[in-house]
Formats: sequence, C-alpha cells, structure tokens
Amino acid sequence: MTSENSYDDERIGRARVNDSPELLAYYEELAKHEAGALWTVANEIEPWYPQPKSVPVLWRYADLRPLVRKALPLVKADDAGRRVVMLVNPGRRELSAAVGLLYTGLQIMGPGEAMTAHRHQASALRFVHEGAGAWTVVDGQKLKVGPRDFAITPNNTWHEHGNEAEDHPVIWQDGLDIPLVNTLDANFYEVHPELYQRPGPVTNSSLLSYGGNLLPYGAEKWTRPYSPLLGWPWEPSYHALCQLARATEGSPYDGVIMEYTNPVTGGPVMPTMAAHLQLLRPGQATRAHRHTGSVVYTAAKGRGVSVIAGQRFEWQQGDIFVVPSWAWHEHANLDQGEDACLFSFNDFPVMHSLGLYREEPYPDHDGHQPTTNP
Ligand code: GTQ
Repeated sequence: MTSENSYDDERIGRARVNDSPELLAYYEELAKHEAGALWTVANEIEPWYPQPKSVPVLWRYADLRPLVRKALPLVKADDAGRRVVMLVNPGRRELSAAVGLLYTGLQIMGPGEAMTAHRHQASALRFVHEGAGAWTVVDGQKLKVGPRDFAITPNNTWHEHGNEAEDHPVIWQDGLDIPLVNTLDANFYEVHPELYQRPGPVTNSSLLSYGGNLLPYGAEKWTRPYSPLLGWPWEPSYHALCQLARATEGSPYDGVIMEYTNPVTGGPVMPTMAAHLQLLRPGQATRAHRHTGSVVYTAAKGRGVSVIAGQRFEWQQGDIFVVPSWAWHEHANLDQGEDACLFSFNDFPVMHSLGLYREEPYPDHDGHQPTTNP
C-alpha cells in the first residue's frame, strides 16, 4: 500500500531468533510455568503501525431490511430483550464487533411494542432508519425520535424504548461500545427493578432545555461525563450542515463535517464515542487520509462511493460501512445534482483521552488511492 511495506522484521533491532531443539524445549519449559519468551511474539505485539483484525465491510440496507423484518414474527421482544440483527466484522466475530471495538446492529420494534428497561456500563446511541413513532426513556426522560434522528443512551443510564405507531415497525441502528467495555473487563448489566421506568411529565425535556443552542440556567451544575442533550433531530442537524456549507469549504478529507456535541463542554456526546454528520457537495470527491480510531458510517442521504484501504464501496441511503483504524479512506458523492450525507460514530474520544490519536494525509496520486476493484 505504502512505503511501510518496505519495513521488514529482518532489520537490526527487531526480534530474529531461529528455532533450535534447545530453544523449543526451553519454550515448552516456560509454558509449563505460564510464562513465555518475549522474542517469539515481539514483532507481532509491537507492530510498526496498527494492524487491525477488522476489514472494511459494507452492509446494504436493501439486503438487511428483509432479514430484520423477518425477525419480527420470529422472536418476541420480551424474549429477545432487544430484537436486533447485529453486523459482525469477519475479523471480529469473537467480540461481536462491527469494527475495532465498536458494535452496531439494526433493531426492529413492532407497532405498540415496548422493550423493558435496563442499564449497563456500555454506552449506546441510535440512528433511526425508518418509521415514525419510536421513543426512548433515558433516566426517566421520554424522548421521541423519527427517521434520521440521532439519540444517545449514555453508560449507566436506565433505558427502555418502544414504538407507538399503530401500523408500522420502526427500524433503528444501535451503536454501542460493548466490545471496548468487555475488552477492558468493565461491563455491568442490571434489569430495572420495576421492568419499566415511570417517565417524567415532560417529553423531550433535554431538547426543550438544550436544543436552542443557548445554555439554560443551571447548566453549570451538569457534571456527568456525557451530554445532557439526548437527541438531535434530523432537520435542524441537516440545516446546520447546509448553513456551514454556505460559510466554509469544509475538510479536504470529509467535506462539510460537524460533530454532535455535549452543549456544556463542546466535547463529544459521550466519553467513549463521538458522532458526526457530514455533507458531500454534488460531485465532490474528498482526498484520502487515515487516523487511529474506528468508524461506523451510515449513508443518511443520497448516494456515493468510499474507497477504503484501496477497495471501492458504493453506498446509498441506509447502507452501513466501516473504516478500520489506520485504513486509508476517502469519500465521493456520485450524484451531480444533490448533496449526499454520511452519519458516523467512532471511538475517537478514547484515542484522544489516552493520547493515542494520530492522523496523516495520503501522500501520493493527488491524494487519492489506487483501487483494486472496479
Ligand atoms: O438497546 O440497550 O443492539 O443493550 C445491543 C445491546 C441494543 C440496548 C443493542 C443493548 C441494546
């Protein structure tokens, strides 16, 4: 792919010990004591650059939708807990991750259904794919969400959700940091003692308080590590992007991009996951870059193509695709008349807070990667 392929482990300074009968016997002896020789794994556990097991994948909504709908009569919500078809990266099956340490899945709720309340140390977010009528209750606050709205269920908040439509299901996408929290051996799970929460009297109260881009009286008392604003409806979010597109060029790598933020801190919506919405102008093709951190993208509007680690993936509204850490990627809007939008969530807050974030531009070919598939 790049010059890094010229690195090899034959160099001075890298482990290069050949096996001998004495060494093999020594390794066996160490293994009996739950010990090992570092030089047998040194090059693997200290790679030159990130070597994700995750591969780029695109899931077409047109393929998934009938499968998700099939689950509706097959399993009761009460029995399943959450009726979700998860998207599993072929390199991450043991962790149920879509990419890196991020989980995503499509959840379907039938007309009038309600899922019981629980809480866990993992954080969750939702992006609605189809159907009006969905609601969620987060720590006693009821929030209504419609198509392409974004909402959060931060770690340790009680949450339950359902669909109050009478005649159609709702399908929304869940994004969670379950693989991260499990990898850190820090997950906890509790079922609500009353099974369902008693929502407070004001629906959408976080939106009413914080949705106007002004800080309400008392906001300085908010000290939890996540956003007090729990929902971001599609229309004002898309409008904000269109306004920004009038004011600026945007990023060479992402087009016109904005982050959903915690209004009190200006930082990411949750301590482990951030979310963005980006707009590609008609015909726009961005330059390639790469960074540490994994990203799950959902096409929110229009159609386009993304090149990820040299592979082309065409997408249209509803499709979901992933970019593993340190993979080169670039996006293009395939329509000459309409803009295209991508919603995405990522683990950048983890990278930033641990001092692990790195980013670099693609050096050659006018900023574009050569592709291996047509
Ligand atoms: O709604 O809390 O897709 O706990 C997976 C695990 C959703 C949820 C998922 C969960 C949830």
